[in-house]
Amino acid sequence: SIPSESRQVWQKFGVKEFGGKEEFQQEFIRHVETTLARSMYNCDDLAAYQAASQAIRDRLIVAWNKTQQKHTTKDRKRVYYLSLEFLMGRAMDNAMLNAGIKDITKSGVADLGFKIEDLLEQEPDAALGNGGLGRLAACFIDSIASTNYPGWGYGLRYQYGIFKQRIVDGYQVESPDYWLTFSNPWEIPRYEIQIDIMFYGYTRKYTNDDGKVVHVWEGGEQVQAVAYDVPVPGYGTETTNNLRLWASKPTREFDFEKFNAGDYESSVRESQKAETISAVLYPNDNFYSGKELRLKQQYFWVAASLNDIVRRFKKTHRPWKEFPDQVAIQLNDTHPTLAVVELQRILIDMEGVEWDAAWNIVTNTFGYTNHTVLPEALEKWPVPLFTNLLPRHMEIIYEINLFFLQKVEKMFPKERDLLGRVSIIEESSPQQVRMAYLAIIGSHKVNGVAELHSELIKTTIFKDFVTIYGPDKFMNVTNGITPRRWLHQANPKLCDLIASKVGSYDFLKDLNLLKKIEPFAHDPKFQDEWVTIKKFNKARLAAHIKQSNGYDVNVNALFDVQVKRIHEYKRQQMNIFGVIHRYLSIKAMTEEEKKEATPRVCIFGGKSAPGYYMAKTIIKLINAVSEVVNADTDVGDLLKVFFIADYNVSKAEIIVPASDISQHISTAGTEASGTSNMKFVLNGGLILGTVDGANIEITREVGENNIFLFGHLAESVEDLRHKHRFSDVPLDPNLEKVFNAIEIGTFGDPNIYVSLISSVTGSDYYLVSDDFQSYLDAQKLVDQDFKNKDTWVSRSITAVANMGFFSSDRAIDEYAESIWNIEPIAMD
Ligand code: 8GP
Repeated sequence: SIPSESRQVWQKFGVKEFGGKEEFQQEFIRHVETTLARSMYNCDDLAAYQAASQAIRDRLIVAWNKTQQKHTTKDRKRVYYLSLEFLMGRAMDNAMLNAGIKDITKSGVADLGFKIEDLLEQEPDAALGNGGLGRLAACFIDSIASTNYPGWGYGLRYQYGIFKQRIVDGYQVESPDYWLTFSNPWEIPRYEIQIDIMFYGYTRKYTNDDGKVVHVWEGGEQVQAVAYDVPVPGYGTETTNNLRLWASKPTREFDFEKFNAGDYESSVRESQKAETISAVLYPNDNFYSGKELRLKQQYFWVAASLNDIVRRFKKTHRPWKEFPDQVAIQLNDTHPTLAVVELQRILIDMEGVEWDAAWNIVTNTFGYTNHTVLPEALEKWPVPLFTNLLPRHMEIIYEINLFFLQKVEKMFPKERDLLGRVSIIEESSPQQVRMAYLAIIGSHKVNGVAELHSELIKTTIFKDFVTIYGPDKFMNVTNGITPRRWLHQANPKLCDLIASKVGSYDFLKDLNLLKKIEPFAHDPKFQDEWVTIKKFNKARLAAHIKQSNGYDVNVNALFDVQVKRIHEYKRQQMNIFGVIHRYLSIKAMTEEEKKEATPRVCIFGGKSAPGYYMAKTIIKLINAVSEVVNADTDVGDLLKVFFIADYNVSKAEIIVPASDISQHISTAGTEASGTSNMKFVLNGGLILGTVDGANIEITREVGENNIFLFGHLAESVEDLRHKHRFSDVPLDPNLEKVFNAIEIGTFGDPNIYVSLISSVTGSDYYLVSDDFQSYLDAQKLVDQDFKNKDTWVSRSITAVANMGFFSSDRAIDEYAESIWNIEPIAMD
């Protein structure tokens, strides 16, 4: 419908891809001079970063527009990934790589007097997540775009991401992460997309002229959701998908009654409160805290996203029953479970669809991913709080529950207890809404994130639901990581070396091609190059440690790394107790023995939830040990201990490629999958780990000679805990020595560690004492094997060669095929 003369003008002047370096430079300078209103005389690294990213962003937007047009005309089913967290990290390097303009940009800015590395350093991390779950969402949207699937992410545009961590006197101190100080070039504000969202109010029903009972929800508080779009470029494809993040704003009409009464200021202040909804990310990992604001965030985001999705569907003028043929929605944990209820509400209250037909649409649309079996992480909302905030949703939940329980009663008429066990409403005081049960009942597929975990949810927390629905509803999709960020971006040198053997960089798209380096595992030249790159990466980390912690690090020592959220179940306490044991052993060594010992650098990093006392105590102990050990001249290079503050995605990109050993030592059955384990192995580090989560599948892929496993198996955990509760289990003797050292004040005031120690000497819920000897044995093996360069390096190469399975591209293909039923759309 556009006249051809106009069309020609549009096409003539449409923004094109960069033909070469000069076109990039032209755009760069234009942005310096106009967007930033600066010049060559006052363009610092920050301004240069901003101009370069604006130029790159312009290109992303062109590809983004093309992709969206294509997907709209193709009119095929899309997936929407609903996640309260997207832990994206920095965007610029990834955008250059995926758009294939890294070289152009690098030499383009070099001519203008800048180093690309310095510009990249200017970008703040987009840290809109806590840990594994949020980073998984980021890897997944990279893979959805890279494999050409039509899919969007939906999340919240927090003004404050995960807090920044400093270490003061050995303790964690939090400060706010205001990451939007300088405008964010990677987002496109969509001020025209505004959606009204309601909270509170009341419900009423009436019978309309057709004799139908109609439910209405009204009289509540309104806020507005505004969309911000973040382009997500695929690697080696033009496909550029969308991550839509919602920000809360006051509605246009603010409180006129107050205004008229002359209380102008307070009416403005009230309306400002709306903005707090999307202000801050809750900083808990694997822990649920039932705050009203969190439920508000959840509904705000879910309602805005569904409104958007439904609006897009309605434009196609299809009948409602075809909704699940056009739309798949994945619930990343239970955080977006309200979407199940909201879609049912839209269909029955607003669109006049009958209950059963609506429910059919709902259940065929949703899939639910569970990320944890830890009871303290499972969301349950108190019914009174819920009813107050979302009265109509509560009514619908009661209805969903009623129909579900009727069905269960019919199927199992004799099992009276079953109904109470599977009810969405827990009969506690006050009653609680069990969000995981609602998610299961409202979805057609439920998946865990690694094989062991997917089995565990079927036999423990969701056992009754397997009885009710049969086993087919429950499945496994083992997590993965994007090789673009976690190999190419983090470890460009290793990437080049691999490419020299594979013959291309195609392994970044088909990670199974890594197999081609396996024949070189014992090739001395290849080994040498491999070792040189590891050393280079260790030196890069050493430089960082020198800067942040003030110590010189011996890069020939074994780098032993544990970086992840601090949590008792992840057992950083066991690691630091092991370090103390090593320290005591070194102190007892003769000079001869010392010559035989393997020097180690033990590196810790990770944030504790601000209110998690035990995790904070663990951080304090690590720092206290670090201070004593690093200053002890008896020990010298044999042992150094560092806590790297403020662990985040960008730091992970430096730390991960530098490890010789990384620790993934959760109590068996507690870590659903883990994904950093995959990142470390992909970068040529070996794992010291328990038989837990994805460690098991990594072992299967890389071979059990190429991993150090230890500890009790998941099936014995219950019995061991039982023993601790009902009998006196003697403390591991080595651990006892460690505790004695702490208690006599070797690491400062022992009072600080009383509760940490008694968590082990008491019920030892995480089985630190039970696994300690086996942990030390495994560590001893590590020390020995590290001395033999050929075995060590060949193991490292072999392990990398067999990591193809852990690409998030594979995970996304599995979701697409078995849950979403969507197909890629080629961009030609
Ligand atoms: C994590 C699991 O703990 C981890 O094993 C898994 O690899 C990861 O999810 C991705 O599947 N869970 C969380 O990060 C989590 O529960 N985060 C809370 C903020 C909700």
